[in-house]
Amino acid sequence: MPPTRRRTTSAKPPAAIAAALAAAKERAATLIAEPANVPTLIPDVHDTNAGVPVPENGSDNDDDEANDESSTPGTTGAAKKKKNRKKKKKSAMAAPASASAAVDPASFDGPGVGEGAAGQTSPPTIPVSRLFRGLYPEGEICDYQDDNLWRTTSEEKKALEMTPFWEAELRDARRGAEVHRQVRNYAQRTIKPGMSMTEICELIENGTRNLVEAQGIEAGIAFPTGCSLNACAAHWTPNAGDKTILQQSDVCKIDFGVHVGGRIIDSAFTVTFDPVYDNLLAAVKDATNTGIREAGIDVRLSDIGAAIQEAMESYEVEFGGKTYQVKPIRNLSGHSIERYNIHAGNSVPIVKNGDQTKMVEGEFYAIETFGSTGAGRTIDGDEISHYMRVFDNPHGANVRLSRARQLLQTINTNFGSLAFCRRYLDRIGESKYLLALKNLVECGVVMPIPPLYDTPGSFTAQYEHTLVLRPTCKEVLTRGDDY
Ligand SMILES: [Co+2]
Repeated sequence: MPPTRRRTTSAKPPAAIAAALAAAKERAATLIAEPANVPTLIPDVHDTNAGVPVPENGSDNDDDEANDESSTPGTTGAAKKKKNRKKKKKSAMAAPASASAAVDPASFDGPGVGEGAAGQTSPPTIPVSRLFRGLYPEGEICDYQDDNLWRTTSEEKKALEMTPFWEAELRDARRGAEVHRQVRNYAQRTIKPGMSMTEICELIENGTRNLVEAQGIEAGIAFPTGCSLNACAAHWTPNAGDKTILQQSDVCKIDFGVHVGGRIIDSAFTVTFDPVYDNLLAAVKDATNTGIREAGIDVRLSDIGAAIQEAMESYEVEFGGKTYQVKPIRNLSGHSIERYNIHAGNSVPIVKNGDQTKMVEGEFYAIETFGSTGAGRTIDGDEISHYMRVFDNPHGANVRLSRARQLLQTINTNFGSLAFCRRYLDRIGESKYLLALKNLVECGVVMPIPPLYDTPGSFTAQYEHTLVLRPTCKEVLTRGDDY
């Protein structure tokens, strides 16, 4: 989920940050003090199925190693042209070519990761807390480079990662990431042309709620399920009554989020059914992996944007005899993430933009890139589904309308400062709320988040991962063997 325009006055007050951190610390202490609250949940399924991989025949997205050579035998009709593709050496941080390479198996404490996780049902219903003994799989581990290589072996930094604060950060983040992998694995195997966009969202949302054991704002869905189509790059999800059906020719961005204790996991991929889009997807996947590779402590945000732009623009795609250089959508970006705050302050550009801000230890980032055959810039659509309460304005002191105050209370209880959509209000029993919602927007308490469209007729694609700049290494939390 890319950031929406921020008000310049929205710098977070230290009080809000302090409160969030205090809550996280308290949570950490509880988790560390009571490890016994997890094992009681573990059913027999863990033992009976341990080590038995679930057969997988879907989700055969090419990885970018495979796409690196310009012609893929058997892909007929697909434009496979590529311009001056710069061959960069794949470092240790490069995208893994397979599940076995994705993460060192020795680092796993559970029976499996994401795709093929042992013991999961289809559709997914079993909470990941039951599939793992409270020790969730690590993401992809990348050593820092050059001036920060010392961190890899620093005893001080290793000790820091053993503190309750860091253990809780990683446990919550990995639990959410594993939910994301398992839910998206099912989504990738299930989403087909002819399904309604509502069905698609509901299968993802039901899976997420089940696997993360959604409860109030303690754990659950982190934001509306984006399933933006074609020229729409982001922030579209169906409202009630929407009749949109997924078409064979569509380019659909599935962007969904999971959170545990407000620790948000934000990851997205693109679904297509026509090989004509393969190179567009390859461009964006490469651009996102480039951003992930470049990210690190002390790295300037603009430099990451420049690397992403170079990767993205090195691809060409051909539709109907016309050739397009893939453009990054320059007004969209990745973003830093804090507990209960999806867009915490830093934006990670996908073009060179001059931002000299450096990434720092401990930050979580969503690295997301968007490629387009259109203008490479979006405008707001008017069919709004997404909303988010302003992070530091829970009380809405200036809200007078009683129905609006009531709705704000409902929002605070169910979503807090997490983004939500109209369908989420519908399902908790709210009705006739549009006027009150409009009032909350006018009072500056809730932000509408409009869908974002590039040029009519254009196609846009997205890939996104969440990573954390750990003291000793960079961990790509949401890495899977799919992307
Ligand atoms: Co995002």
